[in-house]
Amino acid sequence: MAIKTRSYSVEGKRVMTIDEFKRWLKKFDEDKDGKISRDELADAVRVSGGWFARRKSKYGIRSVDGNGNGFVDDNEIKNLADFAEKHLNVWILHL
Ligand SMILES: [Ca+2]
Ligand SMILES: [Ca+2]
Repeated sequence: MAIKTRSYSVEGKRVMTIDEFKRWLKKFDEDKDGKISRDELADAVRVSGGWFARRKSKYGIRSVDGNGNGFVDDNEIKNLADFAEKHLNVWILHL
């Protein structure tokens, strides 16, 4: 059974819930270990944020990775959502 995905945008930003955001991030999990590493996040920034995000991404990724282990952990998804709203042209619905 096909699941109809609703996709809409506001002011040119892709709107998604936090669950949709997590699913969207999975696309960037290249080694399929279930975690988004800094490198994978950098790719996400490059794909979604365009040229201007490149310089910010290093700093931003460090701020997302609060415990500095090189991965975005589940409890850091919030930080990533903030980061994404600023730099990745998405708008996270906090429900
Ligand atoms: Ca990964
Ligand atoms: Ca971390």
